[in-house]
Amino acid sequence: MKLTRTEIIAIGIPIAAVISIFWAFSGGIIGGQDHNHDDYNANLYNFVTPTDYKGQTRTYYIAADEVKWNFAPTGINEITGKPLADDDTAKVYTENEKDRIGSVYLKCIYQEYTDDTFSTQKPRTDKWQHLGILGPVIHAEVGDTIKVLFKNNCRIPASMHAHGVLYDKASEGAVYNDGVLNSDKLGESISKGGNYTYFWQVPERADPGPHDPSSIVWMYHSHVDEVSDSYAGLVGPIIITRHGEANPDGTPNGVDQEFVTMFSIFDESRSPYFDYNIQTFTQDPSSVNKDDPDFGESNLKHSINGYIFGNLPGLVMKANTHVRWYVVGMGTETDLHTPHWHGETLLMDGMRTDMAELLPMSMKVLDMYPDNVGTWLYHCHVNDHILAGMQSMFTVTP
Ligand SMILES: [Cu+2]
Repeated sequence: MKLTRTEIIAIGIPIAAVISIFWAFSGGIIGGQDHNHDDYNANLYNFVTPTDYKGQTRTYYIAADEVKWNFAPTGINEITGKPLADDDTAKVYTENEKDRIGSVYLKCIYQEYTDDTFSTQKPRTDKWQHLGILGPVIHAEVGDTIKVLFKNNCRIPASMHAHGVLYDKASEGAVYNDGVLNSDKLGESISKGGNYTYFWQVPERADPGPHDPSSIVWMYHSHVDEVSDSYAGLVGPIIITRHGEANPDGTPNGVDQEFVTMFSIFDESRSPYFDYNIQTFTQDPSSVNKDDPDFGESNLKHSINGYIFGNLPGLVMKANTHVRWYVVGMGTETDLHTPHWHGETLLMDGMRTDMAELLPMSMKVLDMYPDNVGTWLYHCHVNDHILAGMQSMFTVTP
């Protein structure tokens, strides 16, 4: 029988409708082979319903502090082994001169304290030394509440705005014209010396999705003047572990070590401390020409966690263990980064790779089972960024 086009459509529509209805009533499972789809539906469901999990409240004491940050504290281009002063390319970004700031800048960063007196800094353990300029990791499990007692010790107003977790206007930590009374969103901007307590819920919609590993990364950052706040250095990570897969401290069980690395070009000419840094750190502030493009380039710090030219410490792990890498981006249209690990391979989204792709505020998770002992390069693969020092190394011990 030969059907006309109209007849084919007329028959096809009811058949498609019947298949769709059957699909919907069967929960998307035909022949029981599609487990992922089931998880996926459960996850969408949980997006719109409150979680039943009764978690705990995890309390963090975090201050915004002014620090003199050195992007290259060893004074050496660790990738070539040459002193920075003898390296014509590295010198562009690190040399302190009459009209150059060098490698040390005043910045405002998040630091962790032991209690709400903010008198004693919580020491960073060896395994988190690599965080560098990043704020402390906030770990939580689905069902928990994150409570952050925040104090601003910086001269600029600051806040804490979190990605992914659930907050109301009081804990959004962002300034914009949303029609909400200022008295109902006091967390939007904390001035110098001020305190604020943020509450962030961790429902299932903040947890690892069906294709994610057992934990994922979200970022927090200041959002009073979002651009200059982040260039000041106010940024840090949150790691959320799936319900039932967390250790008591919120870290994912079965993962031996976690690393968080942020690829970002800190444009110091857009930091709120730019003029202060010129006045304080150049040898002759009056000789500085802010419009000189070479001066502009000298203030672009192509960093991994605030370190350039291989100065990032602490990326050390044992062979044949489960290592989880959280890689994130921050910045502007030049911040397209492609982290590349030498010597090992990783899994991302269930696919094998030794590369990741980052855009500003991208947040990716990769699992590594290092089997190749040695010290290996870990760098952004964008050529311009390689030359500007967005390089590091990691070490796999036996
Ligand atoms: Cu890059």
